[in-house]
Amino acid sequence: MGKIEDQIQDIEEEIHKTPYNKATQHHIGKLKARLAKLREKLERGPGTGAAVGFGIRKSGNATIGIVGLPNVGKSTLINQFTDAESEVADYDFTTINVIPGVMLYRGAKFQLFDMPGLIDGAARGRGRGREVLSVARSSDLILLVVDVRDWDIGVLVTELEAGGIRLNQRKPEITIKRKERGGLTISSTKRLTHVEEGVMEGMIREWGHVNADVLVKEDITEPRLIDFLAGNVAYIPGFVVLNKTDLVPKKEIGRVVKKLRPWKAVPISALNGDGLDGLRESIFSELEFIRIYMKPQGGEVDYSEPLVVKDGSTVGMVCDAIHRDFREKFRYASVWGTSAKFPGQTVGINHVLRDEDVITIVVQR
Ligand SMILES: Nc1nc2c(ncn2[C@@H]2O[C@H](COP(=O)(O)OP(=O)(O)OP(=O)(O)O)[C@@H](O)[C@H]2O)c(=O)[nH]1
Ligand SMILES: [Mg+2]
Repeated sequence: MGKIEDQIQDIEEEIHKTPYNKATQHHIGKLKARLAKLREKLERGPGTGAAVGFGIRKSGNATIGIVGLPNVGKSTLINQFTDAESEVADYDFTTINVIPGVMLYRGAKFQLFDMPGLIDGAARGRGRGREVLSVARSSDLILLVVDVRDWDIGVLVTELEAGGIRLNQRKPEITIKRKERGGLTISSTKRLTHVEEGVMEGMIREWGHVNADVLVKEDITEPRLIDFLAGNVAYIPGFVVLNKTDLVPKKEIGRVVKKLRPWKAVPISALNGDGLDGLRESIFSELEFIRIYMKPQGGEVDYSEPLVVKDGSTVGMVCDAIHRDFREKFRYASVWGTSAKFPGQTVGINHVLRDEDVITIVVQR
């Protein structure tokens, strides 16, 4: 075994010279899987996974990673939004640590992380890139902050990808059920046009699944299959924040927003405060939170402090958010608002709630 680069080259050569047919598919799948593992080793090196180095702690309803090249205004933004006091200056790498700050909005508590600038080569460790990426990986939402005069997000997206982060992608729809014996079976609900079944089988085996039922529910591509098998990829929503819009004419802002499509881009000036309300709102809606107001039985609705839960949450999930044993003691709930057929409808534990519903939960005493 030589250096990783040499091993990669050997495998690439072997794939190249192996004739491709039904009989060799399986072998090629294996080789491709080995190649993917080696490339990952090379890209990321040791020490990924937990947020090493910065020792951050998550709190609140959601955590938001602020990612951008140096000097684009990340710290200015977090200082506007939160209680943090992150140093601001007109040169690169002013921020050299991860700085947490808390933002309260519509009853939700967001934890924002200011970070050192992300640069080309970050995934290989340049400019504390590995640490930045590991904090980004644990975020619920990523803001790609750019200077409106230099709005290319290419480097950011490339480094995030190399750090195992997929922005705005669905999780691969594939399941692997391990079993005691019986070998490997692969079935699919969609016609597979990107990966041959033999290649897929070789890859799956190389990742150690020998006895298992595999069900593929999308026309999966090879990179997505590898992401799934490697199992260390984070799927995170994200959008672009166009900063320093005070420095260009209005027309230019619109032009950049268009150029960035299909990425969603929110224009702001962190310096003078333009667009910050819109950005708060975008953060809230991107995370798909809803607010639920509690009404004690026979009492008044508490509008002062909503319970913030994920969109699609059921009455049962609200129970879980309130108290450990609420679900067990649950008898019924009454609901007012858009999810109710009529005001005060009696519902069960699986009823799905909507934004600004009012709920009374009745439990056994
Ligand atoms: N005109 C203008 N200047 C801004 C804006 N936001 C930030 N700046 C300036 O840009 C420079 C860099 O701002 P920072 O907030 O330190 O940028 P950063 O992205 O945190 O930089 P690093 O920590 O070095 O990566 C400072 O001089 C800020 O005053 C803005 O909206 N408009
Ligand atoms: Mg900074």
